[in-house]
Amino acid sequence: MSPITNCIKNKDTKINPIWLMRQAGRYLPEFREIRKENQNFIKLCLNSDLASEITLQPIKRFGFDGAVIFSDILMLPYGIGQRVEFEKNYGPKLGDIEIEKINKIDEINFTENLSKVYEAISKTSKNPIMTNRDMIGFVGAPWTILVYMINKSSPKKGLSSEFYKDDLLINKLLTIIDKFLKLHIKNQVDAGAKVIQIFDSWAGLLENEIPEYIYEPTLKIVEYVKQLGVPVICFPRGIKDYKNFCEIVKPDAVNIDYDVDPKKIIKEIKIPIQGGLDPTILLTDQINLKNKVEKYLSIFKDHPYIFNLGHGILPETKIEMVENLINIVRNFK
Ligand code: 1CP
Repeated sequence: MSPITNCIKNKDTKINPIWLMRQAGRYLPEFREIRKENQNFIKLCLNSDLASEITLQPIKRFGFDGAVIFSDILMLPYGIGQRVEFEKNYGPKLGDIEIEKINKIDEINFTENLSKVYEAISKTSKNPIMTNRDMIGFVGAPWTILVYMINKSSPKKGLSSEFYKDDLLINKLLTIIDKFLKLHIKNQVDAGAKVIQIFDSWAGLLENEIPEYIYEPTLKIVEYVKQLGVPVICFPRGIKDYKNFCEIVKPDAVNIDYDVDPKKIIKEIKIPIQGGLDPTILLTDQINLKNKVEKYLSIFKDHPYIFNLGHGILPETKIEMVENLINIVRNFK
């Protein structure tokens, strides 16, 4: 069994597998090279040869234990017919919601629209370098997808009260999102994904509505992934109460963000834990990195722990620092 699934399923504490969120991306010169020639991000995600090549770039360079498919959480709105574009120095830009158009999309249309993503997963999993490594598929959590669909751009500056004005639309969209997230997960698993991670990048925007928008819809997705027999990792970034989240949603593993105190969480959460390190630590120096990484490794010494970050790796991260990180994790005793 590959190290990541072994850690999650067998609760093995002897080795700490390692992969990084956003490991296939902009901090890699070989990615920037391909990106320069491919200005349209969605098209790049739908080019199965290039998407597979990008997915494998960090595996070839660093030997991570898992490969996360080069795609995006916003391929879901794209797959159901909402316009999605990525603008340089701005981020994602989505089109208006045309509910009649979305209503016409069925399972077959959706799977066809994203067939190249599944083809990329299948090609990648068949590469010999993937022996004893996990192919990680992913989706955005229902809440985070809803946020992008309605807000139509990054909610970095928060959500206005406008966001909640159309209850009926929100409920309709949550039903649609639930249906297609499940299909998207099933298609990824059929294509070869061995682990599914659910990114709730904007969970931290909520306080009172957490049961309604996070616990309930995420629980449905988690239960579905479990039925498929694949381990599921949740990342409810920025949520205040990870303990409550885990008790209600019951993922197989949880990724913590960098605001979570590892010493406190280890007493509260029994399931395997992933991540935590602040990605800005990778922008400092070797000694600081070693201190901070070893802090996580010692605290989680007797707990099943997958090394990862508390959010995606930053584009300005130096290659040498990632090499250092891998060495520190692999040589820790
Ligand atoms: O070159 C570029 O400009 C594109 C940058 C980029 C990349 C490399 C985007 C645009 N998406 C991706 C790939 C991606 N996105 C992956 C696969 C690669 C990997 O992980 O190694 C994954 C897992 C994601 C997931 C994703 N996309 C999330 C969840 C994780 C997180 O960082 O919180 C989110 C929120 C997105 C939306 C998105 N896509 C891209 C950007 C710049 C953003 C964030 C915009 C915002 O701040 O709202």
